[in-house]
Amino acid sequence: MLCNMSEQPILVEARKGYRVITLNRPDRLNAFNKAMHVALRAALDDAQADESCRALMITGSGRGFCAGQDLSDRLAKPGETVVLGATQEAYYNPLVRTLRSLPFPVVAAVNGVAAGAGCNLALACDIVIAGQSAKFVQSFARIGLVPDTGGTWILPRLVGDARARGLALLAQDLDADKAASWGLIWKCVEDDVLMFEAGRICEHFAASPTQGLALIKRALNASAGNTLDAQLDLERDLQRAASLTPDYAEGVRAFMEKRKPNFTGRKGS
Ligand code: T3D
Repeated sequence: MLCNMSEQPILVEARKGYRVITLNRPDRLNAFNKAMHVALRAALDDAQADESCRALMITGSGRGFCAGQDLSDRLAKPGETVVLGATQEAYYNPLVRTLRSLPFPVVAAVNGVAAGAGCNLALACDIVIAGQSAKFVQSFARIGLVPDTGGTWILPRLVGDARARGLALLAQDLDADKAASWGLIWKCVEDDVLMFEAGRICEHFAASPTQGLALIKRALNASAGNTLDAQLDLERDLQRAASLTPDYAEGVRAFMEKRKPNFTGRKGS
């Protein structure tokens, strides 16, 4: 455990080959305040800097995953206006960019309600696995806001325009089962096996060819904005880069020798 004091807004646990980040403001359903943003940023930077870290899990403490922005920081006094935009620039937008570009997979283990920016934080992760009692809520329209943290970009890509509009404009709860059947998330599992299943996925990634997985992330991230021609060129370039990694050579060797590969991950190229 790198840090586990209960008053810390983020808990970080180092496991073999991966880290678990727990959003830790359970009384507020792990809503974001500045301290939590700053701590999360530092935890992501640390994970990126550590070559032995080959996957990341993000989850929430208590009964929620994350309820988005802490609204108690946003209550205007009579006659005052709270102007938004700066927090997106400083925290939410860099957070999404970082999650998408981290050189290893990020798994969201959604243990309870994921609302507002908390919902879109989960959806920005590479793999989203949710417990059956979790729900996904684009709650922004309930308080007169616009989905942020990448929501207006990722929702239509995951579930299509009709469902994206329904989710964003009606701001209704979507339960985890339905989220999985709509393709919003990877998988819904029984609550009591969520952490075990999410851990198994991270263990799998911790033994995978990490540099190859990072290149897959790059290809998928780019595809939404690329023509087929541009994407074919990118695949050629990324495949070349993948072929230069020791894990590719090991993967082919292990296949030919009919044994399990021993991938070294982020080390060497
Ligand atoms: O910079 C910017 O401000 C722009 C950024 C925008 C990004 C955003 O995320 S905007 C959207 C902000 N989030 C929300 O609007 C969601 C607000 N929360 C809810 O709608 C509900 O709490 C939930 C649907 C998430 C869960 O409902 P429920 O019934 O399970 O729980 P609850 O009773 O509402 O909440 C439990 C406690 O958490 C409660 O406190 P209490 O009464 O026990 O002392 C509640 O006030 C607190 N809480 C929940 N969400 C937030 C929160 N406190 C502050 N901020 C929250 N977002």
